[in-house]
Amino acid sequence: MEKRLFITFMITLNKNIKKFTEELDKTIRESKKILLVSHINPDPDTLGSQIALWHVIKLKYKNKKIHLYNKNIEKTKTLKEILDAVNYIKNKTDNFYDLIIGLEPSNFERLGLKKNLKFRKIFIIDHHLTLNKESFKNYDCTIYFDPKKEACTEIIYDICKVLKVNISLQIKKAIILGILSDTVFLKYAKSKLSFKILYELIDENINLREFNKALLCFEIKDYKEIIKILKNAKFLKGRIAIFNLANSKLSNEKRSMIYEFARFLRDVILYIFIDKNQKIYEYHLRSDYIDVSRISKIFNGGGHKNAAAFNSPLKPKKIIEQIKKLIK
Ligand SMILES: [Mn+2]
Repeated sequence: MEKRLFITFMITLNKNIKKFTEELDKTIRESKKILLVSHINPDPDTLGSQIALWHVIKLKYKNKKIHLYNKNIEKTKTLKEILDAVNYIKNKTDNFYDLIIGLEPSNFERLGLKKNLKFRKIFIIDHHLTLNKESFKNYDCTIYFDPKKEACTEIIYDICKVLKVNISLQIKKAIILGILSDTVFLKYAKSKLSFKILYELIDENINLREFNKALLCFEIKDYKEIIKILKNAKFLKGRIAIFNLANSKLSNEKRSMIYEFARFLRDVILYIFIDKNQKIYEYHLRSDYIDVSRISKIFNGGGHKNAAAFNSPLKPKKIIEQIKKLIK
């Protein structure tokens, strides 16, 4: 490993989209090899941001080698209909990049990069309340952070505006996907800005039914698995609902649909969805009453006030005990 004893790195937290984009523009121009990274356990917003930015860079800059990376990516048929390039995302990288751009990772660890990966600069674009900028302190890092944005793709939209990039149909679709996914088809939308962007981007080439199908619909073959998950739900004090998906045969994509699909009981104050990826448990939290980002941050996870997630090797029993104490 390279020793970095004589170099002090700077984290720049930029809240001005124009300045940030100009800095990004300059850095992309200086870079030959670029890696775009979506966060571990990817959701459609991080993937949409990654694909949209990929198109932006391809449209605007010539002769760049751009790789798309996600640690846990799996082949997808459903999202492919909207995100044309999603299957270009690989779970492998080269050993060196001039520039890494991380899309809403919350912290460095959630980029899922291999330990020996070297790079000159890293740019982070995020809207998660759980952003931990300290986690990037060992790198030459520039961060753009705007927690008022309801989707990370809304920031990519702003970047397009500053760069004066012509927003192609593929970019449009990726941006819309992020907004519809993070607001659950506007069900939880709070900001007029989301509506404004949709108003501007939606045209006769955009079919919202396609997005609904990709984001929220299962298939007949999933029926039995869904029933099993619902049937085994547990309720603590009638206020906390626990759904265990750890042994479910549903694909990752479909399992994450359950987190919204099963959120239909108005007197539940906290939903805990337990999932498992190899030996690591994933805990996905949803609530209309509690700030779940504070819980997930304690466990080094990421997310928002009403929807957050974290990974842990600890068994559900222990985690649930701890969460119960936290929300007392
Ligand atoms: Mn997001």
